[in-house]
Amino acid sequence: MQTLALFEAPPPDQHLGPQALVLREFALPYVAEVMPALAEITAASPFRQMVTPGGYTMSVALTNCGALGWTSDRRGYRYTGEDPHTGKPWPPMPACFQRLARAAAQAAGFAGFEPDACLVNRYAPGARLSLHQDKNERNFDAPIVSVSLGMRAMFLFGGLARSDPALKVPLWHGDVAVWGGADRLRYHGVLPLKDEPHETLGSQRINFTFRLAG
Ligand code: MD3
Ligand code: FE
Repeated sequence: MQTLALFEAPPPDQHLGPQALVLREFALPYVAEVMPALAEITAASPFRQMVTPGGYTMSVALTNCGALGWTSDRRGYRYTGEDPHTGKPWPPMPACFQRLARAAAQAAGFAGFEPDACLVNRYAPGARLSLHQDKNERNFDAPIVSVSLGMRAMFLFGGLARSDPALKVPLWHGDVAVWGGADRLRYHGVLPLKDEPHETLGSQRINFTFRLAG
């Protein structure tokens, strides 16, 4: 049944730039461990919608784990050791998160990745992330590892200037993107999510973004 096999095969791994790679379904073997660990994190530091310096409430809800967490408010974007919502340290990064991030970085050619921050984004249908650069981290030498679970998203992969044309890249459940080096400061974003419920996670997309922030 050749047609069925073709239909079910994941798309191949995809180079988006010299040092930007999508590893299709790389995270699937980790999902059974990662989702219960995420439930523990959100019990301590719940998902919340943050306000940008410009005064907009983000459509994406977020939380963090690890030594540092990304936050936003009217005063700006930054990494903090405490969750501003609880006043306590962010939950520790689970060992299975660390193993996943390290293995994906290794597979993409970045050996020895030890992230100190994991931002967890939750997208409901309609949520989006406008074009931006990740530049609040202290060290741009380390890669960023991004894990997609749940509903499909259309990812925008731009250039080093906001006005550069952007490639549209679909990211499915289990896909992991790794980018560093020359591609580390590319503009990127996520188009508004369509409501195409995922068979196990339902009408949401969860994105884990692992970084060396401090
Ligand atoms: C960049 N999150 O939290 S990471 C962010 O899916 C953020 O929630 C998005 O941008 C999200 O700062 C996107 C995904 C990503 C995937 C592949 C890339 C970013 C990339 C490839 C090259 C450069
Ligand atoms: Fe980003």
